Amino acid sequence: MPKEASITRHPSHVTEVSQAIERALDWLLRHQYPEGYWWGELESNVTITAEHLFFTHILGIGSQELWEKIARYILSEQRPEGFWANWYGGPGDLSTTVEAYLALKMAGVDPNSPPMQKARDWILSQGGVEKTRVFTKIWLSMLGEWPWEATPMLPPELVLLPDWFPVNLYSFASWARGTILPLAILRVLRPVWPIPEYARIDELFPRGRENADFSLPRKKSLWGRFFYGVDKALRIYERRPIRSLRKLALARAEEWIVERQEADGCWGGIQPPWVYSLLALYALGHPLESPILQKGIAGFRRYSIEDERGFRLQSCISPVWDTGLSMLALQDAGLPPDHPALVRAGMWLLSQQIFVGGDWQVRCSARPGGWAFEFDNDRYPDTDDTAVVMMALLGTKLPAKAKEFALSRGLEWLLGMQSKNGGWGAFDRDNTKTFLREIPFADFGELLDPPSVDVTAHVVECLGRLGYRRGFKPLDRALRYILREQEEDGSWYGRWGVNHIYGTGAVLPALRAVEFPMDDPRVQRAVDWLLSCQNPDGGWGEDVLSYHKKELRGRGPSTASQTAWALLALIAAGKARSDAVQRGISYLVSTQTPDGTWEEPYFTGTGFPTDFMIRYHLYRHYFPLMALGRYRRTVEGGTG
Ligand code: R03
Repeated sequence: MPKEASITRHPSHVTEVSQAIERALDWLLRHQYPEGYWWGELESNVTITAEHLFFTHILGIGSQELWEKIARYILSEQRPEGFWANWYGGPGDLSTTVEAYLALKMAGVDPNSPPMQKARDWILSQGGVEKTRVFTKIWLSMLGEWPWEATPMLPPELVLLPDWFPVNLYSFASWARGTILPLAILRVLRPVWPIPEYARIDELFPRGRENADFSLPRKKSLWGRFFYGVDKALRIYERRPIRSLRKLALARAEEWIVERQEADGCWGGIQPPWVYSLLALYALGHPLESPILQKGIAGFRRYSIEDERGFRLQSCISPVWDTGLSMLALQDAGLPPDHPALVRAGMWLLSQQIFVGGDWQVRCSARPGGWAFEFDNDRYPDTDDTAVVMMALLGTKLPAKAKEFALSRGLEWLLGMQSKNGGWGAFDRDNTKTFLREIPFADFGELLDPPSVDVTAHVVECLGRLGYRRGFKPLDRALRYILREQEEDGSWYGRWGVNHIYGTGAVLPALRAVEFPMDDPRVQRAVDWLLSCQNPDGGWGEDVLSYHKKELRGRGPSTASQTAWALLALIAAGKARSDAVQRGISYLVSTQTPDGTWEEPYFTGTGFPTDFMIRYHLYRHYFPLMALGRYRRTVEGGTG
């Protein structure tokens, strides 16, 4: 290494960075699919796979071989304490553990084996079946292990309420709407597909099944008490429902569901509406042999993974998201816009743009033109994917006319999807009726899709790269929303990634992209916050529990993806040459594996804060590459 370090401060450092970039670049190019996309596993928790076993039991399509593989996978995920968690290193989750236990028992695992004994002891110590969430109780009801009556009312008549009514199907988030309607059908039909005697779970009721508490958990808020009263009233109505209205509601609900099956057989590209839609149709009398069921069942194949750990199902898949972010990383790493890998990926993305309508049209009159997360969920494009894909296309050489058309229709759709408060939700505009969170059904995940800072920041960054600057009204409104949402400590909350490092890591690059003055005190406060949570090893990390505990914001073992987000923010803020950034970059360089990628057991993606966490298997790769590439460009280009 040359000693005369007069041109750059750390010449050997820069060489090391370049070598790390080369290795990561090669790795990513090796992992591109021939069709042009990137697609990493979307890991979540064992409930998705346990429920798949229940589903195959109900339809009678399971096999001993499949169930053994499912049991192998579920057992491999059990923690030494006997429970199952919703993320790596996370606390035990009662509902997840009950579902895992039942699936294992159905698959024939010996209930007296140590894993089952430990699971049982832990479940009982947590209050047993009675304390599980609504979704778990609904599954148990279908399997004859819980009374349907002890689940919240969900009247299918909901489908009859018009769009202008204060509460209707479209008041709920896209994923909730597609889930609630089939569950409403199941709730009135109350089908039971009993499990074999050997698998029953009487032992999971701490005071015995006879003495179990079947009351609905109560919410203390005013709206909570109100909806509890509505539930009571609905129970009275349920004794003598208006027959013609019920018939009409069921027919319309069925129609609504049938219309929304996608080309690959899924609903919304996600497991909950998908399984419940198939089960509701089955309960309504659609035979197993019907095309709609056959297609729906076959579609799960592409969401399944089989390996030495057995069989598991993904709750959803991320090829579009992974492709857009991989391309951005490659561009940051210096691949020219006409590199064949980028062109192939860009052409594939062009083929994925959605020009058909969807539920989002109820609240938005823009012409279609967005992108979705998965391959074939054309009815539910989202603004986050659309923003990322458009940025990726911008840095790629593609046939000029096609590219211009794609970008202009994407932009038209994005602008149309802006919510009143200036932000963007993921799948809908103005999906903000917060009182709905108080219905008795709502004890897991989110029923709403209100604007979030991270998604809004991605859209702002996209607008910036398209050349928009302050003075452009939608952008000004978005900036005001983002700045309003800044926390006391200077950070931003991360809705779809863990957590304040994700939010802050999205905002600062967005501000930079629209030439927001980076010496603004609000930017400075964000920088200070990031600096205050750098770990001694030079990296950054944030525990999933930061969603519940303020003192854990920005705190946790260093991870590759979270370190990258912090670095992207600091580099955007003009701190590329700071000591903190150099140490962060060194952390990434020194933790890179010999084959050019990074290890990361932690879950840094968010489906629903703490209820449903995601480990995107490519996050640990493309985000570090992005950070290293942007660092090199900034330091070499002298703009940092
Ligand atoms: C990262 C940014 C791109 N982005 C899309 C992110 C998609 C996140 C995963 C979606 O998968 C889901 C899994 C789900 N489960 N349960 C529900 C659910 C929804 C989506 C669910 C929860 C409550 C209700 C209905 C469904 Br009510 C496992 C923006």
